[in-house]
Amino acid sequence: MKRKIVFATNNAHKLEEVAAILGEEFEVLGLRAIGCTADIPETSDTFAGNALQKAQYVKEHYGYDCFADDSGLEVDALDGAPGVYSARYSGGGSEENMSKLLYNLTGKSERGAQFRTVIALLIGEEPRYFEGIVRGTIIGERRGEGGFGYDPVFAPKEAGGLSFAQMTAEAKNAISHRGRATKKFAEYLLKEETGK
Ligand code: ITT
Repeated sequence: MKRKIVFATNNAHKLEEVAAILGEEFEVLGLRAIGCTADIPETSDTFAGNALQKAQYVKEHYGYDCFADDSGLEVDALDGAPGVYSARYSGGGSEENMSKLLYNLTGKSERGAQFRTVIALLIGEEPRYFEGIVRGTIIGERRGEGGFGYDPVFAPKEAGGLSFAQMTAEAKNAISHRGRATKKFAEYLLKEETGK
């Protein structure tokens, strides 16, 4: 029997990415699958704080073992912005967020940036945290059709100039912030839960 675990997200892309990394042993349920339509508060100014808030909400209201992540883009020349505000950076959607980012970097030669993910896992009382980072650069224009969010303007340093949006989902997962955090998390979960 597959072990059920809830991933407190509404983002179908993220659900697919994580389910692929966790593999056969686990059935990963998103918020929709457990009937949760609440807009779970994310009021912390850290990734870890927001991830824990989401996991705690599900555990308290639905009783499931749960994990949640919070991720964002941290741009060196903008002192780490948009950071925890990545989704809400412009007040619009991904297109507007990328436009605002490129505008704010106009004329700046420092293009370094990183995506960071923190996963909070709540199985027992004590939360556990897993972090993943991928470094890269913000390119001057959008490239590629894949992925989501800021993917068209982020070129990871391992990918020879391709943006995340130009990579296959597998290639992105192999080096991404979420992929790295999820691998650490999956190793822990598989060892603790299945003894592997
Ligand atoms: P949930 O809160 O429902 O999980 P979300 O889309 O808000 O979904 P995050 O909090 O993890 O996801 O990420 C915040 C934003 O950071 C997200 O909306 C994107 O704009 C950006 N982001 C995170 N991971 C990304 C990735 O792999 N590629 C591109 N942008 C990403």
